[in-house]
Amino acid sequence: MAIEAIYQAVLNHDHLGIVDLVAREVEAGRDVTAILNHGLIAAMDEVGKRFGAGTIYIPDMLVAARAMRAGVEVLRPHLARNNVRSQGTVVMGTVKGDLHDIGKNLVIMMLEGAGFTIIDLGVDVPNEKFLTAAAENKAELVAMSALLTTTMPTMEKAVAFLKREKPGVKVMVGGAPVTEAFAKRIGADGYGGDAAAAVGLARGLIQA
Ligand code: B1M
Repeated sequence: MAIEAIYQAVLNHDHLGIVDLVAREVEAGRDVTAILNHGLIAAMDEVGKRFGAGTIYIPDMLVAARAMRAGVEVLRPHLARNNVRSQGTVVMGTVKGDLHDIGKNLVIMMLEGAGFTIIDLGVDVPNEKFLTAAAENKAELVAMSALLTTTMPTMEKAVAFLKREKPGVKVMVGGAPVTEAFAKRIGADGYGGDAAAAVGLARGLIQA
């Protein structure tokens, strides 16, 4: 019931009310993954469907995203446990031309929680920036997110560029339109279906 209220708060763009709703659920001992998946992420899926169907518009997506982020911020300390030794350094960003960052930020939170050091390059990241950041921070892994079918070719070029300029670096990719098959085809070392999967994948790739 309370998770339904969180879901509705995203749909109603209630970025103030959602803070209290999520905090109350956390205090009541509700599983934070359930709040995230069934409340916040499920609501953004519905927002996407409504946008796809033409019943809402970009400003509506933006304010729903603001509410989602407010809810995620309450969960942040519960997703991230910062008491572990660094598991390795990961450079992460959303590829050039793509401004979506909610999924990327969730992946970052989960990776931080699992003890990785993250260099967050933000959104609309040019290939060269991935390369420079990986070199400067001696990163073992570069992680890329793409949310648009139109930026999937950009991701392909970014992976090819990194593999050419820094052959030893591992690259993992993810984002709603990205698939395991696509990741394989473009020469990425791994594909994460969601933020939790990204953690196991990063661990495996860094230890390999
Ligand atoms: Co945009 N948008 N959007 N949007 N937006 C989508 C992606 C879309 C599917 C909506 C739709 O039409 N149904 C559609 C893409 C269609 C397509 O490409 N086929 C779309 C479009 C068309 C657009 C614009 C082009 C609209 C326009 O201008 N006409 C425009 C593009 C702007 C640009 O990027 N250049 C645009 C803009 C925006 C906003 C700015 C308004 C806003 C983004 C705000 C922000 O991110 N700060 C926005 C939003 C909010 C969405 C939807 C509704 C939600 C995205 C989201 O945050 N999902 C989205 C519809 C949808 O996805 N259902 C949509 C929740 C998030 C937790 O999921 O990001 O998938 P996701 O991340 C998951 C996994 O994918 C995975 O883990 C995360 C957690 O489990 N994951 C990884 C992600 N990255 C990973 C990396 C990994 C591993 C796992 O390893 C490296």
